[in-house]
Amino acid sequence: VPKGDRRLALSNLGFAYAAFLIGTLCGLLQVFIRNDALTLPSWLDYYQVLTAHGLLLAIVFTTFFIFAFFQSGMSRTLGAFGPRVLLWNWIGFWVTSIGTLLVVVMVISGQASVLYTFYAPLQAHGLFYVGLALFVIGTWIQGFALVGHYIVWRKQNKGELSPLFAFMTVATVILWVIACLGVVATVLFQFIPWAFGWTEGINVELSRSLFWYFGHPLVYFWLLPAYMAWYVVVPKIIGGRVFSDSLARLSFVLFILFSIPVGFHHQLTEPGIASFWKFLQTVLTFMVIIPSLMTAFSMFATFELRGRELGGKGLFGWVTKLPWRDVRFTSIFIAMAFFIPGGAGGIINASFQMNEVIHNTLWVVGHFHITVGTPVAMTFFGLTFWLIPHLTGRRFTKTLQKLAFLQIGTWSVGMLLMSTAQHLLGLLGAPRRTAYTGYAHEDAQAWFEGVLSNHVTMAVGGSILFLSAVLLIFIVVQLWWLAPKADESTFMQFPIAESDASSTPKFLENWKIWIGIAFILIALAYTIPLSDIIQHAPPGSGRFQTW
Ligand code: HAS
Repeated sequence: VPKGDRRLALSNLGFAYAAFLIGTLCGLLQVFIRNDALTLPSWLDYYQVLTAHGLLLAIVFTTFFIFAFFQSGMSRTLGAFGPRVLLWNWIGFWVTSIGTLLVVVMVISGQASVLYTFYAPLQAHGLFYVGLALFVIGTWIQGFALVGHYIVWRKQNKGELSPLFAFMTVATVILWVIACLGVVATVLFQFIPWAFGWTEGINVELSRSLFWYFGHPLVYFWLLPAYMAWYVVVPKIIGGRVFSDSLARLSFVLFILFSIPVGFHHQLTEPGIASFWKFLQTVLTFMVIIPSLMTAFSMFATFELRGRELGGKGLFGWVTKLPWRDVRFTSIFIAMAFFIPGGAGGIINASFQMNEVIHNTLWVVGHFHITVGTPVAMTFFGLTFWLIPHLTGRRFTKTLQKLAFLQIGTWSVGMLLMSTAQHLLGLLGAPRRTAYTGYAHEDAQAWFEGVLSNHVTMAVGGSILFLSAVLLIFIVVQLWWLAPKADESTFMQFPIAESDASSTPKFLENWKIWIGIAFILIALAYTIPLSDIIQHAPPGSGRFQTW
């Protein structure tokens, strides 16, 4: 990756890891508050810490990391950025950063304790929403700059399919832009006028529906870059190749189609939406599971083929042949393994009736810690171990590799303890998002006295996680500034696996078809219920003030 492009990617990474450190510290505070072992000082509020934790990790860390990965990978696969692409990427980076800082200042000053889902009726200071709008606009600018780079490449290589990495980046940017339309609509037309006092009230159900129109595909905006690493980077690290180029592309196309018209599965308990529309969106949710099952199949095939190539015999002999001592691989493999229960939990959540049992309980918190918190986050750690040395030209020394194993080991143990406790506590009825978990009544406390179904287990897991996070920051600092400089033999390459696109159908890269079908599905799933919500809005929700 050329120097100018490296600086850009490193700036995004720097922001990501600064957010990671503060965000994980807020997580540590969280588990101790839930355990009644910590009382916050009067100037700090539980919901404020929870908002900071969610925003900094789920939104800021992920987004900045994702753009660093996209920028370095696009520069590596399509060639160095031209001056215009580079300039727009920088402009986007600064707009995203200014938006983020504004949001963080509002949260720290206690004027935006509205959680990372921030839908009404909770209300923050108007500047919080202005910050959010800038954040989204900044990511769009960076996204469009990358698409611009891709368009230039396609013009120069007429009739050819683009490299898999670029294809997947563009698919993810398309998904992100369409998904953001919901959040942009609610922030610009509902929250900003309401928070600055220009309108009397707000249509709460509309704000929640527009949020979840965005909120579910948001999780695939986190997941798809991890899948990119699984499809494109991991096969190279283990010395194999992409199992099927067309399967990989098709799975990303299916995400564009099915990840958006499903937001109601977060609102199954809400009375303002007719059951039919909830049912329809639940069915579509089951469609969006298919590309993940395809990915699982593809990964197993990649591993088995490579293991057998290396001489693995019998039903499972190939497993032992995989490069377990390479932390770049092992970290991502463990990340994948966590996604098996993570995905199964998602299927439970999406099953209309079972959602009644888990909704608004700690189960949901357990679910997202073994989806975004491990499969996604630990894949990003696995990428960090070679991406930073690649960008800074330093060595990932043997000692640092050992520390990296310790880091992913502690993250796995901490997450296993914490998320298992959260799932079980949730099933026993422990609510999520509440500062009042002490349950002064003895009978209530007795529910939570199992070995794993215990708030203490959760706190132990959370503490191990925080230590692991500090260790990761230590490794990042070493790889950035302190490790010895690499020479040619130790220089970390950007691993991109070979992918045979010779029999991949060309229509898979015809974005107009997929964007068109995506909008048809969105229109089917959302037009009638949203117009119902608008027509039946309670009086006073969103009319403009008459001065
Ligand atoms: Fe979810 C709530 C349904 C996936 C994140 N989800 C959340 C929230 C978050 C979140 C943050 O239907 C909370 C939102 C809030 O604050 O209120 N989720 C699903 C479904 C899936 C799913 C159906 N979620 C994710 C992913 C996330 C994420 C991915 C982040 C990245 N989720 C829900 C529902 C709710 C919900 C409801 C609302 C609950 C409520 O009532 O509030 C699916 O996409 C899952 C499909 C995945 C699979 C797994 C495939 C497995 C693979 C691994 C292969 C492993 C290998 C390694 C090869 C079917 C690809 C082998 C290793 C060995 C050891 C054998």
